[in-house]
Parts: sequence; C-alpha cells; structure tokens
Amino acid sequence: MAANRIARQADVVIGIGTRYSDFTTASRTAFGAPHVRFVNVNVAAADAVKLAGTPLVADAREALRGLSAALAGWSASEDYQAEARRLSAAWQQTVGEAFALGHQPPAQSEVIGAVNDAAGPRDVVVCAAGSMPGDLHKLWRTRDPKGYHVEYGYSCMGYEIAGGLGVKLAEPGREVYVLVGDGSYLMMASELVTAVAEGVKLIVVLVQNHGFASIGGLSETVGVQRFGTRYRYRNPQTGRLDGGILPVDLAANAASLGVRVLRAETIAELRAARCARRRRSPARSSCTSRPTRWCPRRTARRGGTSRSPRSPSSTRPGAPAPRTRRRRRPSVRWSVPRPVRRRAESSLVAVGLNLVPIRGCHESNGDERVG
Ligand SMILES: Cc1ncc(C[n+]2csc(CCOP(=O)(O)OP(=O)(O)O)c2C)c(N)n1
Ligand SMILES: [Mg+2]
Repeated sequence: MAANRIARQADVVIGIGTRYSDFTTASRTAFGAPHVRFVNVNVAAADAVKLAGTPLVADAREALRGLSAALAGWSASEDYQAEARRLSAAWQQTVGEAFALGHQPPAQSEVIGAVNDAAGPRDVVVCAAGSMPGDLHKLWRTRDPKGYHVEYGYSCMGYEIAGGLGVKLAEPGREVYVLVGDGSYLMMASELVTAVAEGVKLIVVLVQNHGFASIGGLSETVGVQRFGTRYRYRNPQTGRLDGGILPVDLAANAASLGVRVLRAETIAELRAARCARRRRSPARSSCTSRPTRWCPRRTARRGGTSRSPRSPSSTRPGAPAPRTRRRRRPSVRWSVPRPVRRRAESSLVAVGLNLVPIRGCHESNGDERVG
C-alpha cells in the first residue's frame, strides 16, 4: 500500500536492477502521474530501456555513487519524506495485523507470518507460483539482500522445491524455507528425493488449500467458470468436476519420499512444529516418516541349501549335515533394512488452510470405482 501510493504520485522513478515485471508494476498501472519519467539503472540494456526510461547501463553501486554526487545538495521535501515514513509505518501495522488474524483454519498471511518469525535474519524464503508470491511481496519482511528468492519471471509452478535445493546448495550456511502451494507441490516435488539422498536440508512448508485457489479465483473475477481448480471427482450427475472431494494427502506423499513430515492445522501447531524440529523429537510430530530402502537380498548361498541362511544350524559349528542336499535356485527376498542415518534432515510442515474432509469423501458422490 505504502509503495503503491508513493508510486502513484511519483514524477521520477529510479529503477535499480528491475525488470519492471507485471508483478512489480501491476502490469504498468502502478505509476499514475501524467508525466512520470523513468531512469533505469541496469546491467542489461534490454531492461534499462523499459517504460521508455532513460537507460543507465551500469553496475548499480557505481551508478548510485555517480547519481548521488550529481544530486549532492538536493533532497525531496520534508513533507514528502514525512508522508513516505507515515505510509511505511501504517503498512507495517497492517502487516502485523495480517500476521495475527486468529483465523481458524489459518489465513495464508498468518502462515507467512509464522514462517517469517521462525526464519533467521540470513535465512532464505523460496516460492514461485500460486497466490503466495503476491502475498509474500506484500508481507515478507526481508532482512538480507539474499533472503528473498521468489520467481516472478514466469511464476513457474514446480520451481519451489527444486529451486530451494539449488539455493541451499549455493548457500549451505543459510536455512532455506520453501513455501509451496498444494498445486505446485503436485506438479513437481521430486527433488525432495534428491534432498534426502544428498543430505541437503530444506524446510518445506506445504500450504494446503485443496486446489488452485489463485487460478480458480482469478477465473471467477473475470467472469469465467472455474475448471478443475478444486480437487474434486467427476460427478456422474453433472458430468463436471464438482463431485466429492478427492482424498489427496500430500503430506503422506512427502513422507513416502523419505522426508520428515509434521502436520499443522493451527498457527500454534505450525510454530510448535518448528520447536519440535529444533529438538529433533519425533514424538512431537503427528506423522514422522523414516526412509526405507527396499532392496533385493539373496537368501541362497553358493551351492544351494534347503535351509534359510539365517537358520541357526547353518551357522552353528558342528551342526549335523542336512538330510537332503537338493539344489535350489537362489531366491530373492525383499527386506527393509534399518533406516539410514541422515546427514541433514529435510522436513516438511503441511499446513491446512481449509479444513475440508479429505478421507472417505468419495462416498459423497457415490462413485464406487474410487476407493
Ligand atoms: C507450470 C505452470 N502451469 C500453470 C501455471 C498457472 N497457474 C498459476 S498458479 C496455479 C495454481 C497454483 O496452485 P497452488 O500451488 O495450490 O497455489 P494456490 O493458487 O492454491 O495458492 C496455476 C495453475 C503456472 N503458473 N505454471
Ligand atoms: Mg492451493
């Protein structure tokens, strides 16, 4: 709000390293002064000329040094500065309120607030698509230039976990908080397996609102019907995807990939989940998964024997010889070895934004094919 008001009246805008994307310019509607002009500092010439600006193709720090020297002795009016400070303080208050709405199920802003509080000053938040990037750029309090990694270029679903893995590899000293919607998670969560395999620690917060809330809402605001934006069965009565709620359980999916999973339905539980993670206490989590490796194990030894190699007589010295020495083909048994010890533990906190019944709901549309 504060930035939007200032942008609306600005007569000169100095853009530093910005691509003037749709998100940051509200699709070019953010700047409302009739003769607004732009000075664009950018190392990329293509971005420096955007919005018919005066291009300054240069390193940002050097350009700002030069501009500061050129503007020495000039400053914006006292009133203008006071107004900017007042708007900024008012917005901070709005953010504080959005972080503490006390909704149940929680509002997305409360989830963002809880994660923001949990993150340290150098930690990184990663997000890409859905309704969260819009909320994050309004609400997230970034304290470090590298602390905010949100993919506004293409808003590409599925980027979050893979992108978070890349961020963590580049900056292992920082905690990486991946905020991901259920739709994005469903599109691509496979790099969780890589994170587990490589012992790369990610903290994934899966925000479960049971569908593509942003796209569904967007469709309706422009007068178009939703299509497949909620996880619903096809309804034989209507022929549409408006049947019972699909029993999608993405937290269980994450657990199956070897990630430690905690579920939270309230903000208090979300905050407690972080404490539980710190204490490394599985007892605190409602769902803790252990990685299991299914691997073939040969049970017959060379030469073959009718006994299992585990049978005591096969190992006891001086045991009587077996009565039959019939050759058997080596058989393969599947075993579950003990969980491997992980170097670093990725965890996923699934937060339900919408307390919809997701178990047994296929009964509601009478579809017997799905169980
Ligand atoms: C690869 C890709 N396909 C489609 C889209 C269009 N799209 C943007 S957000 C979205 C739904 C995201 O759902 P979810 O992650 O659950 O976030 P929510 O809208 O519920 O906040 C879709 C389909 C996209 N951004 N990227
Ligand atoms: Mg969603």
